[in-house]
Amino acid sequence: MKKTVLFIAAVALLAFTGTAMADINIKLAVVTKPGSAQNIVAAKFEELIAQRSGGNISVKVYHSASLGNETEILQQIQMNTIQMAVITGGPFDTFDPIVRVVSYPFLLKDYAQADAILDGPLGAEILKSLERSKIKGLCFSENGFRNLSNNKRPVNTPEDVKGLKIRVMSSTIHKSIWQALGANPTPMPWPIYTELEQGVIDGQENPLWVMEVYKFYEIQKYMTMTRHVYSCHIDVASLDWWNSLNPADQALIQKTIHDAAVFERQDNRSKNAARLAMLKEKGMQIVENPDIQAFRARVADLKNLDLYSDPQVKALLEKILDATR
Ligand code: EAX
Repeated sequence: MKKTVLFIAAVALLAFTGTAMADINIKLAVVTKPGSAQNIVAAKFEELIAQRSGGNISVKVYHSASLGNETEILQQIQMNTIQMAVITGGPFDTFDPIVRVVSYPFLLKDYAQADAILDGPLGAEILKSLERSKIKGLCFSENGFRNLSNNKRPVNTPEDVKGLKIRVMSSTIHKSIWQALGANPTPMPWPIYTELEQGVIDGQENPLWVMEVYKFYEIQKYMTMTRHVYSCHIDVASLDWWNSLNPADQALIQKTIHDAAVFERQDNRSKNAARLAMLKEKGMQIVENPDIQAFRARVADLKNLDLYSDPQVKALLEKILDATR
């Protein structure tokens, strides 16, 4: 009798811990709110990894900057107080200059090129490089092509940009682009709704989903489809944490975050036409065909800036420029 009771207690305990505790618990941070591109990657990963690991790997997503802005999240990734994150390309700038290559203006022209480069050996070189900063680069997902919005005037040519106070990410290349275009670029971490609303800044630049999810159509009258940068996310892990995992778990996590990224890229792309129609309906004045040649001419020499002077960074930029010409 005593034995049976003990046995039942043991089984009950096993069943309890089996459901209540996963073997691997991942804190995953994003700066944006539910429905955002970063969050779609995170939510898909959370769902797929639970299924594929039979519940052994569980993810808790911390969103809306609850663990800090993107720079602060990356610092916590380095320290392994956060295990995974989906972070916009821009803020990697201060961690590893190689990421500046992806933000080079008018570099990646369409989705096919973006996927070919970033999923291929050149993208792999960027991911590998991050290990020097204790960050394990897993794969790329997407924010999308960035467009300019502002509250002062319609922008057709770089002349119209002159003097506009434009918020940019914490990134030397993003700042340089807007300087070259004649704007007054102001680095600021996400989110920026209040600053736009109060007129601390005249405008910002982000993909179409941001205009929708963050309701920027309420506070920005003009948008121009500049598509000046293909904005990636890098899906990352803490390198110390990654090295503590066994190879089977690493492989499962690597495959699953990539599948989540591919899902998100398709999801994002499939929604852009409807987003554009919605923004027009909300009353935004949208310049769909600005003088792109004039914009390109203004930023044509940026590769000669000091921020690309590191030989490895320069070489990679040249290789991608060649591959995408
Ligand atoms: O995804 O800071 C930015 O402009 C990013 O694009 C933002 O996280 C929205």
